[in-house]
Amino acid sequence: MKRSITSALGAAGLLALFGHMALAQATSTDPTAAANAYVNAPHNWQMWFPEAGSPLQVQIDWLMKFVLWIMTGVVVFVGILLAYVLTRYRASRNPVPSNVTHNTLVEVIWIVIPTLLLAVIVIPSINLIYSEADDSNPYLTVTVTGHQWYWEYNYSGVQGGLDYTSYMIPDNQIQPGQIRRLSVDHPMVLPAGEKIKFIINSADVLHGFYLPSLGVQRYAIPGTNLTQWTLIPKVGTYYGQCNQICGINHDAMPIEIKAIPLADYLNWVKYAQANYALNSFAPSLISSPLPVNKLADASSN
Ligand SMILES: [Cu+2]
Repeated sequence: MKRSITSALGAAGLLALFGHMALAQATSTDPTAAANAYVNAPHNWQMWFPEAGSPLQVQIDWLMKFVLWIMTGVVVFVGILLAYVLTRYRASRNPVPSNVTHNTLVEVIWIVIPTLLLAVIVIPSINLIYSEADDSNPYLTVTVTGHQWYWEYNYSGVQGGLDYTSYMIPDNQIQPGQIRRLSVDHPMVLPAGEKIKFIINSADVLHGFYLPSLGVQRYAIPGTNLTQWTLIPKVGTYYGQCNQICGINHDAMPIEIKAIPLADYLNWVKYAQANYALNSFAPSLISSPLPVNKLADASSN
């Protein structure tokens, strides 16, 4: 009896001693909170790509603008030539048509210059294709499975396993700080600054795993695994959407990604396992968990 009172007092003392620490922790139980500092989301009247959030997207962004400049030059040049020919060689000014059919110099120029332009474009293009294909040595591999109409994320190599579903927050349940049609109940959480490999497939129909700010876009095809990788240097929240028409709620399966520091990520793994992971094995292609109430929520808006 005496012993139990002593230990109770000891426990109370410890509680008091660390009370302020517990309080500080209680205010930030969400291990992904760091990702709220920077939100990379689309905005009204947005032009161009979103701000690049991965090295691949930096490359894609650069190539797009590079080709666009070349294309603009070609269109302007050809447009001017066309306007000149239309006026200078119009029928009213040239009652007797010209008989010229060949000009060697002009013909060499119009072969050589376009060839050089194509060569200039093809070098960074092939470079980009090789960069996209290099998914070797990832820190983490996440298997992404498209379902009608939600995503399932399975983390490979996590002790105890980690597999969960991610549903869009219905319009009538949006909370302050969430983004309509983009925020989800359980985002994909990734360690910032680490190479991530995605294995993408589908449990039913074609979906599209599309993360415009992270340079990721792959079809999700039943029975087939496509791979893609990313690396997110900046801690923050990033968004994507299914971009392959997949049925009536195609617009209700956004992708929300929280990139957080590695230590936070390791905490989150335990948090997710305890709170919302489905089970410890990869059920994607074995069964298709369909929480009916969530599906009803997603369609009522
Ligand atoms: Cu889809």
